[in-house]
Amino acid sequence: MPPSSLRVVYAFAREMHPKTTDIFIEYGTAGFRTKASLLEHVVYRMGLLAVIRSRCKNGRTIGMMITASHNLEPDNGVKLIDPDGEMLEQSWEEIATRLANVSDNDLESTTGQIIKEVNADMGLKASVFIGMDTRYTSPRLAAAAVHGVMALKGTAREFGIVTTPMLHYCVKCRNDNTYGTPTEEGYYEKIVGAFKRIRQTLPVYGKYSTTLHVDGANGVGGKKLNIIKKTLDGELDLVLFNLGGNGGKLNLNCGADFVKVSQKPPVGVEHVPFQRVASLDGDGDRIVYYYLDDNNRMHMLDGDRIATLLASYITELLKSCAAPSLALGLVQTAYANGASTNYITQQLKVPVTCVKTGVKHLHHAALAYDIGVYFEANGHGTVVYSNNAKNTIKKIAEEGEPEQRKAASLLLNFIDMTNETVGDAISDLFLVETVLCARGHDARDWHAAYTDLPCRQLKVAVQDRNAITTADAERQCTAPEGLQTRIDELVAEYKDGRSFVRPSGTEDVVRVYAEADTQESADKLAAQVAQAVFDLAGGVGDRPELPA
Ligand code: NG1
Ligand code: ZN
Repeated sequence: MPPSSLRVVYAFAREMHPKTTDIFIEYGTAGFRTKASLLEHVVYRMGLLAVIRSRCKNGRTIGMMITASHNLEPDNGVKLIDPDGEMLEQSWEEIATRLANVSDNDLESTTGQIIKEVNADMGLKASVFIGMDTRYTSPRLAAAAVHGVMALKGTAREFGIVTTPMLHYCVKCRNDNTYGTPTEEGYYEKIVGAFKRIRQTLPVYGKYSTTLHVDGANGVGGKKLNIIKKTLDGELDLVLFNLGGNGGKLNLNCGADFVKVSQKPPVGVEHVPFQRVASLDGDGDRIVYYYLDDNNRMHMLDGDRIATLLASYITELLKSCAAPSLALGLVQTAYANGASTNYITQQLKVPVTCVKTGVKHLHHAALAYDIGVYFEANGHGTVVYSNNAKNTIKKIAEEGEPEQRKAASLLLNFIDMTNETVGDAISDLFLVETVLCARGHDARDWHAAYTDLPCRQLKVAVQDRNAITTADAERQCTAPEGLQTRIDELVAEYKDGRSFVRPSGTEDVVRVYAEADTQESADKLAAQVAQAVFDLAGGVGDRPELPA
């Protein structure tokens, strides 16, 4: 592509997607995310970048997802998906940020510079898959994405409304056809098909009930489960609520993030004691379970619980397959409840790696194991299997003793049911339901594995959240000076106390996490640490209050 044809990059920008704000925007934990009204030019420019990225990857397909996940309705966002279905390579985040922030007048030259810098062969074909969540601002942004792709003569394929993990899956399949068919139907066939095959071999017994209530967060995940529900042939009775009708607002008082952070059940369902409920987030990549007891007390079955459930079941199957040489490990972040980490290392005897927040870090660390289970406490996670693991299990399924073959075949279906590209609420739901069914367990049995330490998350608004820097997988605060010492002093006053702070990558706040032996202590510790952040890191607005 001769440099003169970059003229159209400017023309599209000026005529259709001009930059109308000077607010600096950064490619964060999950791409760009802010008020939808500030994003059109950013999404257009990411369309350009996706084409350049595709050409850098020899014409392999790149994904673009328009979503703001668990954020409320007025927000939106965009993130790029790399050819293997994983998050955009980290070194490109700075390039994305640069391209998003230049003026329209400098867009053409900056695009040219980037093409040179990354050495993209603009003569190659380029392919970009575009998906969006259910926000009313998404179609307009998806159109801007298409224009970005067209401006650099790439081919855009629009998937319409899909969950984030479905798009990751389709990108992966398009670039590696051994993984599956790159369509929504292909996704259902693989994941739901594997679930149904397993169900035919596992009788429903014990305390397991095939009824599962699901909170769709008024987003895309619930809508897709509504399609899947009709094909389940009674293997699982999904009772779906918060599907987006009846004035329900996206993620408002519902959904995985609301449930996990507020530790409250979502609106929209009648609460029956011990009923198993799952909550998805707005774009269908997170899931947490919970139940209420007969005192209306909520018991959370979050990402840590899902990780331990899956890791223990896979370990069991590996034993039955007699494949002990395969190393299984678990990856968490500092938000993982301390009790879960103890349980994993001491009871399950599974090694744990702790990494920085953000799935890209977890995913990467999980790849170091033959079988890596990774979950953020908020319910975002999956399992990844190395080729060595897959080949070993396949071989046992074909050549092993009858009992080993049985376990290995089950495990192969379990692998097919897993969306290995990224955390996926729908895939995770089927994985969890499979383990509970196989064990004849209800939600209480699942919860009985260990007792969570009470915890609390708070947010503090500060002048510049990046004034907070961290080390040791975010467990230590390295700036501003004196803050870590203050946190250490506060933590020392509480039994089982632990607390850390970090700047959010998706909101303009500093997040505070605390846990301790009682809820009262966890609440108080969190509030004290929030005050320390406010005082030492330039808090704005009202000073955080201590609990009464
Ligand atoms: P930030 O805003 O950086 O804390 C949140 C979640 C992450 C991750 C991203 C992307 C927490 C504490 N943080 O990031 O784990 O899921 O959103 O959606 O849950
Ligand atoms: Zn999400």
